[in-house]
Amino acid sequence: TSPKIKVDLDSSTGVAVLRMQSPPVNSLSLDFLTELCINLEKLEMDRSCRGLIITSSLSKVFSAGLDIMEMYGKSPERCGEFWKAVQEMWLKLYGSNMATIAAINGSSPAGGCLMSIGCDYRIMADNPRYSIGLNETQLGIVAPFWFKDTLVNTVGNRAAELSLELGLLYSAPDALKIGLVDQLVPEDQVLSTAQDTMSKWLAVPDHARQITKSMMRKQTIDKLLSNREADITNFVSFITKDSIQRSLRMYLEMLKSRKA
Ligand code: CO8
Repeated sequence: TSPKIKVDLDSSTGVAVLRMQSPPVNSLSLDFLTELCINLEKLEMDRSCRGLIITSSLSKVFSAGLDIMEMYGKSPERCGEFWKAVQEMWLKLYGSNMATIAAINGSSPAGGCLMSIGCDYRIMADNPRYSIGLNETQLGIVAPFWFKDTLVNTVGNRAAELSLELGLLYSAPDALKIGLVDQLVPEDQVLSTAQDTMSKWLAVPDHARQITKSMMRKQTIDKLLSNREADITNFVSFITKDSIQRSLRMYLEMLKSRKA
């Protein structure tokens, strides 16, 4: 199988660009998450890598979020394994010592939004057709506490409350207004702007930036670390409920019918 992730590390700048290339929509399957975690781990251990830019090789989509097929009609064991991989991806990204920038060159709902807000800075293509947000409630599911915490840390309590209860997806301009993304640029400049921005982040001494990042994020990370097993049990019992499975099926049918 061809790799779903392509990493280019520029050894002169210390910046890696990680491209997600899992058509059609970079949905986060167990395989994809595993590959993502392996790559994040490798870069984290590589002392020559100080900055990471995450982007998509697909046009129009950054990531469609968690692969709904991984949550539909699967055994409890498999659901547990999947959820552990979702946790792992977030722990690695949110806790990374690297400076991380999401170069959001397409839509980024749910888990795609989680990846984006897991980074230190977000640059999005200035295209009102692209949306980003934690829309879980729209699928009849509930964003876990650590998704919520990451959102609160990014946009503040009130905006997070509105956005989560209504399952809002924000167009790029609206996302900028609430601070869900930091900057909008023309589509063809997303990556180059991320590179320019990264050089500013890397001008700050690493150790000071890293300790500060940890000071800001440690509490949120520790909360999941100390509740990891309970969070898996909770996810598995929730997602395998008949009523939730029915909601997911209806949502999948809606996604397919929208195309026709
Ligand atoms: N998982 C699986 N398949 C998907 C997903 C997904 N997340 N998203 C899209 N697909 C499929 C579509 O069904 C379609 O399949 P097919 O070709 O067989 O019909 C194919 O991918 C292409 O999709 P579109 O035609 O819709 O592509 P577009 O380019 O028109 O749109 C979008 C791209 C905007 C990304 C659109 O596909 C979309 O909105 N997708 C749904 C996104 C979404 O709602 N994701 C939520 C996932 S849930 C999550 O991430 C967090 C869950 C937390 C669980 C907590 C429980 C306790």
